[in-house]
Amino acid sequence: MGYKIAVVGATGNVGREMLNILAERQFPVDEIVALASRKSLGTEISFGDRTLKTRDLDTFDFTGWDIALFAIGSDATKIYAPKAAKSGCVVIDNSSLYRYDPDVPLVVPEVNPEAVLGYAKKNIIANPNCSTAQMVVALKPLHDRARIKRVVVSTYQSVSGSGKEGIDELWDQTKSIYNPTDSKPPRKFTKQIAFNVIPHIDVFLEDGQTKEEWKMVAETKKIVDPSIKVTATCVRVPVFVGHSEAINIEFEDHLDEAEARDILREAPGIMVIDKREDGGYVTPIECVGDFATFISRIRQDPTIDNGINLWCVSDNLRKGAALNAVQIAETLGQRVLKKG
Ligand code: 2RA
Repeated sequence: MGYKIAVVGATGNVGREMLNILAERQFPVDEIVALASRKSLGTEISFGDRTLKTRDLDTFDFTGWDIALFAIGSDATKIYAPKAAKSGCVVIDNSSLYRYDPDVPLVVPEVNPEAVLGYAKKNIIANPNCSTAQMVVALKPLHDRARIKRVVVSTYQSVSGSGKEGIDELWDQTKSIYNPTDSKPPRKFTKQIAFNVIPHIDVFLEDGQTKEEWKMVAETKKIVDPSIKVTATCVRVPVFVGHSEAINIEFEDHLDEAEARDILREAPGIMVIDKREDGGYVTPIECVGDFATFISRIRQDPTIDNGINLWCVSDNLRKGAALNAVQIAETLGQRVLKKG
């Protein structure tokens, strides 16, 4: 016997990836439904070699469904997630709505799989922000060995993190650069994104950091260890898919680069590609469609006592969103629901 799974927001980038990944990983599905808003009703979406027609989220009854993977904005999640959860369906939510709620676990299965057991208070499990998910996969095994004191991270985040509008804006603006009569002013982003970088993701907070930067701090503390200090600068770059991060880590204990490389090689979810030669590292375009978080450029930071620098790249629509959600469903299945 398998699971009855609902994918909510099935026509979006993340919802489609959720369906692809459920099929690719042969998640034990007995029944699956693709839900969307009324305006996308009847849209056909692939699930492995099947085609699903989207059904109306607004009138859907979640009673009897095991797991709902939510990939819609926080405002709509606020309406539909409690409805699904109250009818006994476990919600795995990709929005930021529940991430900081103490009664909702925030889970990256390679890092804190045991946290899924806390799902029962609200029948909801939160999926972290994309930039946090890939970073904590890299931090956790190093923290277990040498205890991380502080992390300084700069991100290079692709436009797909901001949804379809962001992808369209980079595409249209790039084409318009070659055709000046067809100029495409910024709409989704605050400045031109084609052939440019923008040091601003999500809204500004009072202290000058952006919400995206704050999320990396708060979520790392909740998932890995509240004692870890994190400071982040999040930057949007003209890349379609794949977030990159330059991460500087300061440890309590000494950790040399060779041992860090060995630890990361053995760690779940990580692929180390780190040759000190031209091209001996991973760039975002190479990680698209992959499940792994790729680590390159592992090296000592000689300016502090116990420091390591590394480069971390992952498919933000997969590990940063859909894959992590499906992995949470797998963990919930193995540890709690035990069907399939
Ligand atoms: C972004 N972090 O890249 C967001 C997506 N969740 O904009």
